[in-house]
Amino acid sequence: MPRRIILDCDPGHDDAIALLLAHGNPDIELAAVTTVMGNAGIENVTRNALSVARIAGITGVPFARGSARPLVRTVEYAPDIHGDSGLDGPVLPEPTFDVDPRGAVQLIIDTIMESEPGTITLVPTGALTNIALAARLEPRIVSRVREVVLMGGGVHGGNWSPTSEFNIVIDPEAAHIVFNESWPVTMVGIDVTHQALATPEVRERIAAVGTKPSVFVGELLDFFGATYLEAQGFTSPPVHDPVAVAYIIDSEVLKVVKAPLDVELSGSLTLGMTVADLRRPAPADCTTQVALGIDENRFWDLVVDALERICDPEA
Ligand code: PIR
Ligand code: CA
Repeated sequence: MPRRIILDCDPGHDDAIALLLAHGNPDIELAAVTTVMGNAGIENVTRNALSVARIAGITGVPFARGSARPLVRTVEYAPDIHGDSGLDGPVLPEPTFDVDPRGAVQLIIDTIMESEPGTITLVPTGALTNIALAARLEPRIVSRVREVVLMGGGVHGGNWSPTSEFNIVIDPEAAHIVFNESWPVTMVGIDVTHQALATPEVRERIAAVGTKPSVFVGELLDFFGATYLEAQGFTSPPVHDPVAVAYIIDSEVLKVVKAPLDVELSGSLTLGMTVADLRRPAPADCTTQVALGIDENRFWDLVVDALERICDPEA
């Protein structure tokens, strides 16, 4: 039985690759794709998601537009890394279908409530705004979700501030809600995603696939590599979001440790910091875990394998 996931994303170069991995891997079934502001504004990231769906040949999966703003804070985007469109670089095709009229929060709720309890996995790869709103609007989803595997945070530092990672710090109140609900949460943070680097060897393997979707990934990585070098000094760009998807496919990709996790909401220097208590073994009722190690070869094998399976949808 493939694992059914809702990918809640802000495409975003690495979000786009996460979508391709989820679509191409036979052990994952996309139940829904929802968008949230983050890397760019909600209209841009939603259009980007629909364009990627066309490139990948994703049909029959509902896509829905989500929150345009964080719960409390002023909206922030990441044009230095993702460009003004959120997905600068490749030429994006016109979408071939439109969003679900219910919107992201209702689609998340409906998908979970209409599925067998314990079958839907939430995979947020952007701010946690939609997920927090869904949990507040329909609290029964919390016990029905199998688990939440999110890309965000970091135990040993940040990328948007010295202590805090972008997806968490742009909507820390939403993250606080998600981390403190009783569903199982796995935090796939920059501790591990900063090791998922698209090195020249990885780029060669992707290019060797030779399909249009793989060429598209190459163009994404050209742009992402250039901005990551310029903005953060990485010689190969870290490809964050597909790591969360890969962990669902193969838990051996990550080394995870059970630990109490929470999000700082009041620190003047540390807003949005994800704090893990690693002092001692976690108590038995702990529902949170954090990824602290990655087998990056195993991760890239899954990405390349998914691209090999997608082929050329419109060929
Ligand atoms: C990546 C992101 C935002 C800002 C920077 N500097 C780099 C996006 C990615 O899409 C990923 O989900 C997460 N946020 C990494 O911080
Ligand atoms: Ca993202």
